[in-house]
Amino acid sequence: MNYDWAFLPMESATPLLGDRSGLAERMDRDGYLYFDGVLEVEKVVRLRRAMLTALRDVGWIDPDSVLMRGRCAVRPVREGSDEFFEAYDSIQRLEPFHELAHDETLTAIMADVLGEGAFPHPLKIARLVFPAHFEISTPPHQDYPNNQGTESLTATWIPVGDLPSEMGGIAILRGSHRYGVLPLTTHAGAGNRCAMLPAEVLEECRWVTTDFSMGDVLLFPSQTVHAARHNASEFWMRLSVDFRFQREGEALTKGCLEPHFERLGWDEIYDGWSAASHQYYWHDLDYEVVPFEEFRLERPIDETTEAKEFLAYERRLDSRMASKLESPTR
Ligand SMILES: O=C(O)CCC(=O)C(=O)O
Repeated sequence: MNYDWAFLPMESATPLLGDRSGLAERMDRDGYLYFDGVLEVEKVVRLRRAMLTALRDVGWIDPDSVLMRGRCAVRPVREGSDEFFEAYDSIQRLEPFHELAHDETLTAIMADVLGEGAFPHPLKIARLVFPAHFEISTPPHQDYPNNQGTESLTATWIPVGDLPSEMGGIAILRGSHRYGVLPLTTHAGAGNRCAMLPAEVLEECRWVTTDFSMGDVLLFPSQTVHAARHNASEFWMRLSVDFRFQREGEALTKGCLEPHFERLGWDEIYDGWSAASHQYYWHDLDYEVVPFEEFRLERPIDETTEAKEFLAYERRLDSRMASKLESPTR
């Protein structure tokens, strides 16, 4: 669901760059900062090329189409499945993926927002979002329950490709950072957790989004509710990355120091890199590692319901894929 269809435009915070108190006021008011066109586009293009090449090598991207358009060649794959990791492990090994988190413009913005000594977590996340895979579009959620540590943890979400609204960029529930940690339930989308939004929050806050372009950066703190719009395109993969930042001296949980999904070791990830300057950089930083707490889930689903939902999902996907093959040029 595209969250009731009603969206306001995101307001650009680019004119506030360098104005720390202006940025703090805006973040405090809205619970997000959207910077359009601040990163060097060439760097994002380089990352896109590397990601799409890795996806083409595992057969996800059509080898007979223009690589940089990202035309999907396979049935959608669920995050966390064996097929998913065939692609995702190679994305995790990409040097430009990890390097983008250390981009000078990005780290300067984060120093303005969080203060000097803000650093990106070693955990770096890429999202590989298939067209017409609506069941697992990232649901409304807050990052705090999945990350924990410090509440001032701040996410940077970066589109790795131009994302007109039909490609499923992120929407923010503006002002939702003021309502504390919300009750949680399960969801099949990224992170597997969905925030249950009280009527009061839905009454008082409005969803905002935009057409994202390469070079844009969206920032939001750990209690801001956000969600992905569906990738409603017929053929194109939506690629994006998430890097989470925090201040030195604050708490984090062990998972934030590990590669996403903890399948590869850092030595495997760093194998073949051209530069060592950002390898193991967190060993010299100051933070406190705190235990990860299991949050109680409202309405947890039992295994039978989960299996039934999975079968229904497979059937819907089968019929969607069949109708796509019947009208391949749409
Ligand atoms: O890009 C997405 O679909 C999900 C990003 C996000 O909200 C997250 O990783 O917390």
